[in-house]
Amino acid sequence: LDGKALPEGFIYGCATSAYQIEGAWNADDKSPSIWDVFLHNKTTNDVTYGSNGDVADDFYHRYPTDIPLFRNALAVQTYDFTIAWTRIMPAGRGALSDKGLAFYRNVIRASNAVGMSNICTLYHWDLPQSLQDEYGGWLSRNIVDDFRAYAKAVFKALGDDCSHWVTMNEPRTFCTEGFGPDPDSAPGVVSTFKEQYTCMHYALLAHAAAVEEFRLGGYKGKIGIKVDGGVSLPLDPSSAADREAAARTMDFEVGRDVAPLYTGDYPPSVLASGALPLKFTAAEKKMLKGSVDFIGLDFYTSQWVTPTKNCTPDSDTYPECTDQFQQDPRTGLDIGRPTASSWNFDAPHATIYGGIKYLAETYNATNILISETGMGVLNETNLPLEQVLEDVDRIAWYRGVLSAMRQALDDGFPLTGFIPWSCIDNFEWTDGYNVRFGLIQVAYDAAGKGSQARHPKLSGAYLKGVLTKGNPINPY
Ligand code: GCO
Repeated sequence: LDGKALPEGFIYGCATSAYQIEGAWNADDKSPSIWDVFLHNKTTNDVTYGSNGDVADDFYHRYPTDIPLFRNALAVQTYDFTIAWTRIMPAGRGALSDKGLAFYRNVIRASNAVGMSNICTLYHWDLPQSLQDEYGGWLSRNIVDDFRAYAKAVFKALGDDCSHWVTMNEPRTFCTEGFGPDPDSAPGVVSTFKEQYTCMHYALLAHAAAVEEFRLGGYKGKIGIKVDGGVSLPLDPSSAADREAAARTMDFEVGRDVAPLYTGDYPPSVLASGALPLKFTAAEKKMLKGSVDFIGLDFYTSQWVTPTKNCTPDSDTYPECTDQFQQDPRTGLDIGRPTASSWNFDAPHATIYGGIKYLAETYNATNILISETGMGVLNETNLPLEQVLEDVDRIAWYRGVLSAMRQALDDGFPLTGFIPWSCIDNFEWTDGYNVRFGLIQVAYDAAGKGSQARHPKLSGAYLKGVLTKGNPINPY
């Protein structure tokens, strides 16, 4: 990378997720997920253009040509995909579907046929609706046993076929956006932030249970988790109050996911806050501590924080009690931050270098992947194709990311992989198809309607050049 060798075994790949690319929402044995139901029930147009993942990129049918395209256009050495629980185990528990299992076996076989290994994620937000209906999904301790059984069954069938297993993607995000005072994602349960914390508590236990099954099974690969968040910085670095607010926000937004994996419990500031509805037992702490061989950082943004003036128990930022101002990774523009600041804020560097440094120094993390990052471009849909494919803004974002990775490696931090989001344009949840993160374009409109033709973008060629051909990070 930029003239220096990458560490031995460094992984360069690209990522997608089942609900966002597969489509075929009710093909073969697949049962409805909470996202299928949540979006089918949307009467208002608060999901862009009423779009959903019913068809998406039609990857369920197009994977035989898409997977070689990922390899050829991006030269990635690994393909990071997620397994739909509802496709491989439609009832949420019990028997695996032969057709569902065959599909994921074929994806792995197609990856291996073009020289790619696989990172396989068990859960990326698409819970079987049947478990939501039966006991409220992630708000019930029952989910821990069902997730354990699901993981055990999938490992039994595919355990040795993936070099890396990820138990789940971003528990904090799916718990924060699916629950709380104004949930905008599935299952859309209006509640207080306490339910967000309950969801996260059970998600961490479910993660640890799956890891226990993986290790009991003696499978060859490594297992970990992908956590999201960003780096919180003091709005005014000279203010002790702002510095304390930034540290507290890191504890609540990243430490709450990560600390239990390394120490067995939540960060002290979280435990002391009184915000937690549930505490870990001694046996649970033992199961949680050391439950990752690697940790994936899905980091996109950083924010500046200052103590909030209006902290009330039912506000959904109550425990952090901070006002946060973010730089929008999609436009690179400061959103909401006081314009008085003269900061020339380099979001990719603060986010990526800062995230790696935080994990390594706070939790002594020893195997850190950048498992998602990228730039979502608003309204790419409406631009002329040649302008979409010459995605210089996205290249600028990745230039910052790669520079930050280079510095993290130079500073001796244990960075072991880079998995940009995403291999291909896909359904961006409540932004529909109107925000594009792909290194490969898909020819459909904001409602997901179109020819489905694929066109590699310049950013994909850029990453291929830098990561596999020794091109400089900064060609100018
Ligand atoms: C996430 C999810 C992805 C998103 C991507 C862009 O982090 O939200 O893992 O599914 O599509 O991050 O927002």
